[in-house]
Amino acid sequence: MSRIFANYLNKAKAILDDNWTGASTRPAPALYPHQWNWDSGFIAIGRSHYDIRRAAQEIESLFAAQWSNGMLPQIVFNPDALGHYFPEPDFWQAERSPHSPPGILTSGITMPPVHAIVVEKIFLNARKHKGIRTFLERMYPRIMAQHEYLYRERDPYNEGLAYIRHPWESGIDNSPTWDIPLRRIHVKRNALPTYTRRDLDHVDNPSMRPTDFDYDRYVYLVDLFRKHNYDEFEIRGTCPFLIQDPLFNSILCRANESLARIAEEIGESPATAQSWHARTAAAIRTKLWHEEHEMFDAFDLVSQTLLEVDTAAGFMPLYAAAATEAQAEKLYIHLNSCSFCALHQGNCFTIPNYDIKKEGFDRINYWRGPVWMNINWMLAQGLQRYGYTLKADSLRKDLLQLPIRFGFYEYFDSFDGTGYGSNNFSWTAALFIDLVNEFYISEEPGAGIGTFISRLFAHDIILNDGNDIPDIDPPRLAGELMHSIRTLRDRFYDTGRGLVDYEGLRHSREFKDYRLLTNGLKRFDPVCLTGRREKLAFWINLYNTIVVDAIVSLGIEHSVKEIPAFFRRVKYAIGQYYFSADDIEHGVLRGNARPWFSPVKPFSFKDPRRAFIMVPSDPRIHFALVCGSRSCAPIDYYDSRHIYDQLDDAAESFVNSSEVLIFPEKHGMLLSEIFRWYDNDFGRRGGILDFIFDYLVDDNTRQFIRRHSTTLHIDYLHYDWNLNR
Ligand code: 2M8
Repeated sequence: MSRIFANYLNKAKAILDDNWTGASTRPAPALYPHQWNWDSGFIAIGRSHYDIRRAAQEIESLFAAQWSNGMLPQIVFNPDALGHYFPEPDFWQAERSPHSPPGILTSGITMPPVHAIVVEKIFLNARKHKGIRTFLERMYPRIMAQHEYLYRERDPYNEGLAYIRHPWESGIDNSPTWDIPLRRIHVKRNALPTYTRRDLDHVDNPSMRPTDFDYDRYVYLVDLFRKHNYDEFEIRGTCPFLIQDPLFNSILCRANESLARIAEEIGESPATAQSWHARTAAAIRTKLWHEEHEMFDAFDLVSQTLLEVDTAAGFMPLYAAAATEAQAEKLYIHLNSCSFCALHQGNCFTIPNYDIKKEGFDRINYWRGPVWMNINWMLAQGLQRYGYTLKADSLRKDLLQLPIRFGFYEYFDSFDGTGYGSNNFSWTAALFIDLVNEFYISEEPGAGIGTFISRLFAHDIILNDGNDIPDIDPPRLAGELMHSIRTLRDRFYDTGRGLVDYEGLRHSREFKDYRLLTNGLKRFDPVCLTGRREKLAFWINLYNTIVVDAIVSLGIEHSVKEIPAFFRRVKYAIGQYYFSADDIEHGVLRGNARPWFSPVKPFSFKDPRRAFIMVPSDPRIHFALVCGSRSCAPIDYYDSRHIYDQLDDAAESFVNSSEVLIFPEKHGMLLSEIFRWYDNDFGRRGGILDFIFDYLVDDNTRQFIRRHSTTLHIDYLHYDWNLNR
């Protein structure tokens, strides 16, 4: 693992250690000294990568405070830390409810129910950890009770959507969406209980926090709840704030998926959780979808209208796979626009919580504009579910950069990354740990003497050994083949998402046609290709398609690593010769340069295939050659007429993606291993930096490289060989 990640993983773990209070973790050292509901969930996810015991303990201690009606409280107060936060137990008076747990101090509201997702993740990361199954068995009925509570008490019309009755229940406390319902509450100051805010003692600037106007309404609502002794039926009759929120319900919906899998794992029936999931997903996509905004909005049960405010919460149905494909496409256009920071825009980080172009957008105020780690962490997974891999990767890249460059803050400025709110914030640290583990520490490719020997003696796999020869004049074959490859691109490659529909391809007529044409390659002499652009397009397209052909024909499931020496063994017969993927890449396109993993050049002195070597080689090919894996460039068709522009686009896309991370504050950069493997092609260190400089879109980073090119530290990222499925 790279040095930068190793250092910051240690820092993140140290933050969680410092915030550990003995049985759970406080969200932040001073601002939030107790245990918070969804914070504990995110924290346990981070810990599950290295300390299963504490991850499980975090969740168990939270559920020890579950109310007897199933409600999981927003805050579990630490009796030893009272006196520094508002409101605390004396204000909540949760004991007025017959359901509150005796002897445990809690608030009287709940929060987004992430816990089934967390427990499943702990289980998966625990692998064979002793006691993990009993943990699962203990948690299952409690989470069932939590979800039952939400569907029983918070879904009065049995729609599949749970309402929240306080902005604190949303987790996104002062989101602009709550302005309309909160303004409706006319608070008479002298009728409001007296209170003193404590949050402002712990931040540098009060404009980072909600206003007093908001706090009056937060207090008004708590007062109303306690007056009704937390009886849901009574509260519902008078509460002016009853909202079906897309964020809360998407998390509930996604949690039902995990709950169903947990049920199966311990031999219980998943049917209830599955039907909850289906009902909530259907309700989200019908009731919460705003046709004209092309976005999900919160529904206000008091005014019976959608609240037409576009915040990042409106994208959350992606996380639960609750959006239809058509809705997801519209959401993506909105999400990937200047309103919420477009892909490679260069002057912003990830997805801010509110539309940058709206008047009320506030870059430093809490949930009214800044970037939050947890929201983006969930959205990255949502984008991934719908196949928006490039955008998902770019989000994760930014999420990894923010704490490294600016500190483990609570939230961040989406334009310049400045950290706001509390430093040493637990969920920022925890989700950073999760991202590094999930994104950059995937399985290292197999090594060792056994692998080496099996590669050495592995047989060639000739993919075009069929006897059907297409009825085409050999000189016309290249054109037909290119046409066929373009058709495959149009039908089965998602160039925007960087993905290939291997399943669709396998059974298609287009793929059959393509394979037939490859049989004709045996009668084709590449000498008849003329001009550098035509040759480049031919060999690049052929390389990309031999890889796809082999993945489909050999039935590869997860990674090209399933076939030892894949790139050396899969071959096409072309004219009188055989060309493997490696021969095309290193022999032809890289000008017969030695590959990084081999002591010799691909074409020896007497090899007649030297006639096809292309010199000088063009380093941009490394961003056009697709090796069927997540870390390589997104697949496309290269057209000889526009190939130089296309190669520029490919290079720009790669340099501005998560494969090139730059940390000015750390005086270093993390690069894809492609730059290390082929450093000669780029002109070693100086050439690599020039290349990156030329294609970077962000001016500040370019200036940083210009000023520090001789001293900055370069480290490399692990290459992800999982299939670009
Ligand atoms: C913030 O909310 C609390 C009230 O719950 C507060 O402002 O005092 C929110 O960011 C919330 O999502 C978070 O769980 C909590 C603790 O980090 O702080």
